[in-house]
Amino acid sequence: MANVAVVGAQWGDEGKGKIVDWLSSRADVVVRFQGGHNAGHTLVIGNKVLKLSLLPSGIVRPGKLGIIGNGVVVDPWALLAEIERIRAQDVEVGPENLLLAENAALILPVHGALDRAREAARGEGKIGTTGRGIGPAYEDKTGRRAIRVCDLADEAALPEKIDNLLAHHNALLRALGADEVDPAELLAQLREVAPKILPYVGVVWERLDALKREGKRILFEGAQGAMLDIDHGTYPYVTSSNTVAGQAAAGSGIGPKGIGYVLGITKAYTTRVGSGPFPTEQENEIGRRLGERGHEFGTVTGRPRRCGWFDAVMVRQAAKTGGIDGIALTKLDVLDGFKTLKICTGYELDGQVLQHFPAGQTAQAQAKAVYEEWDGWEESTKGARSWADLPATAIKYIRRIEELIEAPVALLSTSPERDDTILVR
Ligand code: 2SA
Ligand code: MG
Repeated sequence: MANVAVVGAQWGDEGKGKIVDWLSSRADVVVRFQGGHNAGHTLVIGNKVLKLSLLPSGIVRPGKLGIIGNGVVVDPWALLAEIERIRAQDVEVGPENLLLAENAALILPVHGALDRAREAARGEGKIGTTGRGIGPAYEDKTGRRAIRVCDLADEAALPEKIDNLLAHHNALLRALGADEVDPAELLAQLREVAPKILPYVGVVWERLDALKREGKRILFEGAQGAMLDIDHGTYPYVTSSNTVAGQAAAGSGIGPKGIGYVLGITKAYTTRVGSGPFPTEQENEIGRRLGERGHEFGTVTGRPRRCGWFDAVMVRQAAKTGGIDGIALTKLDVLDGFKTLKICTGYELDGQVLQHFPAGQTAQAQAKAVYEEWDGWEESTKGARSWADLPATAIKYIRRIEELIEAPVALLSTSPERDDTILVR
C-alpha cells in the first residue's frame, strides 16, 4: 500500500477522523502536517467517543506511532491537556508513540487573546475562527519571530527570542489599549512547560526517512478542508494554513514522492462552520433537517454548522487543486427520506455559468448556485454493507457526483461506527 494522505474536500468536518482511523489500522504511522488544535476529530470506538484536536487519530490504536509535523502550530498546554484527557479514557500516550517536530512553531497565550480580540473588533465581518490563536501563530511563523518547539530546550536563546516576539506584540497590544505581555512571565511559563513537552520532541524528517526505508506505511492526516486552504479556499474566510495534500510533504519533511495516494473526504451534502460564502446553503427546513439528521455541531467549539446541498463545482475544484486520486463519500444516510436532492453544477454570475468558484469576495458573494435535481430514496442506507444494499436512486446520485467532480468514489462510509461499513470499490 502506498502512503496515503487524507484531506478534506469541503470546509472541514467531512468525517476525516473515521476514515483516518479505519486506514490507520493498515498503517504504522499517522502524521499531522498543518493546522493545530482548531481541528476536531470524533472517533467512535465501541461505546467510547473520543474527541481529538491536536493528536493524530492513529494514537488511539496500540502500536501505532503518531507524529505532529513541522507544519502544525502547537499549543503546548493544549497538547498536554489533550494527552491527559485521552489517557483518562484508557488510551496510552507517551514518547514511544508520539513524536513532535522540533521545528514546529508554538501557539502562545498571546495568540489566542489576539485571535479573539480581532474577531470581536471585526464584529459582523468576523471570520468565525475557533479562537485558538491559529492565525496569529502562523503570522509569527512567517514573520520569522515565532518561538518554536526546539527553543524550549534553548535556555541561551529563549529570553532574546521572547524579547523579539514581544517587541512586535506589545506594540500592537498597546495600540489596542490591551494589557502588555510581561517577558519574564512568558519565560517562566515556557520554562515550566518545557520539561513536559521535550520528551516527545525529535527530528521528524529523519525519523520519516528511516521509517520509509523500513517499508513502514505512513498515513498523513489533514485537518479542516480544501475550501479553508489559505491559497485555494474562500479567502479571507479560511484558516491560516495550506490544507491541500501538497502540504503533507512540506509540513512533515517527507518530500512529495513520499505520498502515493491522495484520498479526499466529502460529505454527500455540504456543511460549513464560521462565516464566508456558501452558495448551496439552505437557511430553511432543508438545512435544518440536514443539520439535525447529520448532528452538525463543531467538535471543538460546539457551534452549529451551516448546511446545504452537495456542491460538485467546489469539490471538483478541491480535487484538482489538491491532486485528489479518489473520494471517500460520508454521511449518505443523512439524505435518506428526501423526496428530491439537488446537486450544484455551476455558478451563475453576470449572465454566465462558471465552472469554478471565483476568487474575488464580491463575485463569491454574488455567485448563484445552478442545480440539477435528482430523485431521492425512501429506504435507510445507514449501515449498508454492500453496494447491492443501496437503493438504485442512491447509486445514481453517487455516480453523478463522480462524473461531475471527475474523481472516483473509492470509499463509502455509511455510519459513524469504526467497524461499521465502509464499502470499498
Ligand atoms: P481558525 O480558527 O483560524 O482556523 O478559523 C478559520 C476558519 O477555519 C474554520 N475552521 C474549521 N472549520 C471546520 N472544522 C474545524 N474544526 C472544528 C471541528 C471546528 C469546531 O472539526 O469541528 O469545533 O468548531 C475548523 N477549524 C477551523 C473556522 O470555522 C473559520 O471559518
Ligand atoms: Mg472536524
